[in-house]
Amino acid sequence: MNFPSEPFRIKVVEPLKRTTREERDRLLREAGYNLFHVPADSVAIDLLTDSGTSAMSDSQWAGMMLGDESYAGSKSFYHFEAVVRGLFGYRYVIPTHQGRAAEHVLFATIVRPGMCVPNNMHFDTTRANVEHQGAEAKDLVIKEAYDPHCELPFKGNMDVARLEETIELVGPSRIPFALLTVTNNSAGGQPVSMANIRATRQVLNRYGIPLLFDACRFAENCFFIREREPGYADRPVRDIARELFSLGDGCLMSAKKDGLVNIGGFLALNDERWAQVVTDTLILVEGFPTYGGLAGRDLEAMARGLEEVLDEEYLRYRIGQVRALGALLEEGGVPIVKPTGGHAVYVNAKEFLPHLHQSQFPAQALAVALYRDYGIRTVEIGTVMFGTRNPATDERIYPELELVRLAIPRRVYTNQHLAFVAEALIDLSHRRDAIGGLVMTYEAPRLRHFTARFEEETPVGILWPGAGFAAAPLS
Ligand code: P70
Repeated sequence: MNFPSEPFRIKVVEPLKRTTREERDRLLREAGYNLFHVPADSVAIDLLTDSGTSAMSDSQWAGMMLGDESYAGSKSFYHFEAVVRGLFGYRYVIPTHQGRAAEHVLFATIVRPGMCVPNNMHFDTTRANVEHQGAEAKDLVIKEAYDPHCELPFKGNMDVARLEETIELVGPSRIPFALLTVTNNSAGGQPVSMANIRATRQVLNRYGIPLLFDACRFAENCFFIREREPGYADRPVRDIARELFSLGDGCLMSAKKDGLVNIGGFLALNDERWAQVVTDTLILVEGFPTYGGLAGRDLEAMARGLEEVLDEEYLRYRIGQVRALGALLEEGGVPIVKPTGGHAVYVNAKEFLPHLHQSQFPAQALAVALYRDYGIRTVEIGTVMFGTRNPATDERIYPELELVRLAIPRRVYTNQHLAFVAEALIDLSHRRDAIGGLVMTYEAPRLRHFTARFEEETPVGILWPGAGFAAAPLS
């Protein structure tokens, strides 16, 4: 499969610093083998996240200069509000500085201890923010999502039968709302179909439960609907998005993804009472409702980014670039989650490192090896991020999926960069037996992946066999 041609040209460039394998080995030791603690300028290709890492367009940068920095009633806010109302169709638009702030202001006002929030699959901060209120974050994605080999067009779908069972079991009064994460980040960036959203809505309607979207990657999800769902091939992605959001009562969005900005988020709601109480909390923790923790220029950039992300040339390139990386890896025998998702390729660490048990953090070990040998930074989505302990016995509970996510920032890396990433992983796979496990030496009580520290079970240090190759990471 070929990489698609980029529908833009490059006006500003940011030099990449080369590091040696010895330097990276030292940085890893200092970082406690946690890639969040490695300085970014010592990373050759940074695939840690697609969040807040997009390149803004000339129009967005021009918009930054037009940002109105008034405390109240900024014209940038009214522009942003009009764009969100137009695209999403919800009445009340509440800006926040990023996605988790939207989660926090909503959950702190609506979610109570003992409640349950069903979702196809919660991502890290969403789960933590639900649990922070003393509620249960319940993942109800279809079971195929847990099988990296199973190729379904909409592997992010909600298991509607289990949703209904859960409502019956928990009781609708203990379910403040249900969430649908589009696309599903935790299990491969997989989309949710319109038919599944409709079916979810129908079940929730029977019990009077509102439906909200975790909409970070809505444009990518809608592009997949257009590509894969019967009846949508000729529909503009913007219309598909309107239809999708019309099936819900509101959304939370980290605009750091499909908003194509470096910071920003929002809540959009139809319910006046919810909007009112959320706004009260917002003023306490984020700011006045016409800026919500952002500068006027950020609101302007977000308004423009939300329009740009629906450009179909852009989406074809975006989804095509990620897919082509997936295809190269697969051809090279690297085990990945199939089909390739929207914003990232996910490597199956259980298969890449079959000699390691999950207690040895195989996905983290693979991410560490990839950085040490090639200067490529990725993120673990496995035991470090989603492993838990049985509160009674303290026994570890392992997640089903043990993945390394190669998240692709939007409009940032060229196809040649990604070809290098594929080469590196394929090369590493030939030396997989030399990759040892890790021991966790520090963990925070929640969201431990951001601050955890590790040691190597068997220090390999600078004796790693790939030393020569990795000294010059960009070939
Ligand atoms: C990511 C980042 C953020 C996110 C999300 C969904 C579906 C809400 C949020 C919160 C987080 C991350 C993970 C690993 C490394 C770096 C960053 N996802 N819902 O990369 O949004 O970050 O703006 O508070 O994916 O997937 P925000």
